[in-house]
Amino acid sequence: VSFSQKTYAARGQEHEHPLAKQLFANMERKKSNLSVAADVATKAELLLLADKVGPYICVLKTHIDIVEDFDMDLVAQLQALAEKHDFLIFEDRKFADIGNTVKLQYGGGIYRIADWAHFTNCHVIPGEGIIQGLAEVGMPKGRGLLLLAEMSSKGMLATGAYTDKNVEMAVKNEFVVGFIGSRRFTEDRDLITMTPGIGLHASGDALGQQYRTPETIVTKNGSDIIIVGRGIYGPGKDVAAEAQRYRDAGWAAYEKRLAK
Ligand code: S5P
Repeated sequence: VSFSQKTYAARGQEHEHPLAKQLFANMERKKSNLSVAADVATKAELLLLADKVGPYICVLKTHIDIVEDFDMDLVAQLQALAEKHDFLIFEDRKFADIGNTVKLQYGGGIYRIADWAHFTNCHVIPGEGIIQGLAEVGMPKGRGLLLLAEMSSKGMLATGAYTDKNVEMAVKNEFVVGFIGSRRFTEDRDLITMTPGIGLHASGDALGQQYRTPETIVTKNGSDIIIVGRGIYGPGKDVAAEAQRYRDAGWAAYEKRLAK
């Protein structure tokens, strides 16, 4: 039986990676496969958004380098909100350099990502050394890595043999817990797919983003987590109400998949 036919709870119990276990348990507890992409420019906006969507999400996805007044107090406050609302943190850093360089970028610098982000991600364009470099920093801290096996944007180049290589590398590297992509990629190991480019109404934006529904992505394609940004906090939106709506839509799509 395919992993996408199993419950998140069962997959959590069977999983060998403690972080994946923690994530699946969280999803089951909160009845949520929703991650919010918090692409906002200030500390105050990020904290307010995290506090509002917190009850409805399993994962908060950050782009920490967007925040113009970043400091370590932001991290402390985000961690407090993660505790308060019971969610995990994913820094969407998209590393793409040689192993030695990403080690420095992941563990150090201003952001010290490995100290606070449960998940981060990378492109495998430099080859497998990028995974090894990130693993040297992240594994001892119990972190997990997602590979960008596909992207959501128009004309993206992560297709075919490149996507297949991502899957191959993911299966054999224990630091990898999943993918960014649009579907379930393999049955060789229980790797979690998180999918951005989710919208209940818009079909895209002016810069190449393309949106699909939770039903297509979760029910039909077997992806595990939906990542939603502007669909939740775009102009004039009631953030908590939208988060609840996307949470319910994502969970309904998952229940429909189990019933297939
Ligand atoms: O292929 C991708 C991969 C990612 S991680 N396409 C994406 O859009 N993303 C991220 O998902 C992107 O960086 C942004 O943070 C979020 C989508 O935001 P939205 O406002 O379009 O929902």
